[in-house]
Amino acid sequence: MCLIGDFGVGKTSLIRRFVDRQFSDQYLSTVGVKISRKNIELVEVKQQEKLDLQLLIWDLEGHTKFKAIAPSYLQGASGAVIVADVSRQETIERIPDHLQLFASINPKSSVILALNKSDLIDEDKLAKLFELVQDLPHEQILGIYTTSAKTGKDVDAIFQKLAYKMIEPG
Ligand SMILES: Nc1nc2c(ncn2[C@@H]2O[C@H](COP(=O)(O)OP(=O)(O)O)[C@@H](O)[C@H]2O)c(=O)[nH]1
Ligand SMILES: [Mg+2]
Repeated sequence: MCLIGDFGVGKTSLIRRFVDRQFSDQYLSTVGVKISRKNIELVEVKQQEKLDLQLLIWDLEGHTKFKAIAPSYLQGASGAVIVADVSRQETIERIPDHLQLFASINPKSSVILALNKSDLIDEDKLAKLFELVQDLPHEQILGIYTTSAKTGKDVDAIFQKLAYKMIEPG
């Protein structure tokens, strides 16, 4: 799976929270592409079976011109988390562009939308932004979450939701 989104929205921080259980206010720029590995256990609901899964999570440097690197970075991804920063509306307005690009390369893969930095704005404002993206017409969108890499809110949920979808038969 890979994380997509504008510069500074919190892609690296979400991965860090999920993989290392950590958060830092200090800015850590990703150089090139970083691939993190995380083993998770999924419970097969119907058969009560446990499945061990190794996730490979791709993080792309924000400064790189997205369009130039996109095809090779995105190709073969089983899923993507598209991240936006709720304190910067323009990053939310860019979601459709990211979505379209990912869909054009991986038409059968699923996408999760993460409205990140939800700790920075109040509930009312968050609800309004949520409604805005809910209207995005797209069959590939598996779910929309308001996340915070800082508090950890719904961070595990986005990766798990995507992982369950990836192992779904068919
Ligand atoms: N308050 C808050 N700050 C965040 C959150 N996620 C990331 N940040 C901060 O936003 C900045 C950019 O984060 P980073 O993960 O490097 O963004 P990236 O460019 O998308 O990888 C850093 O200073 C982070 O500490 C969050 O959920 N809440
Ligand atoms: Mg980064």
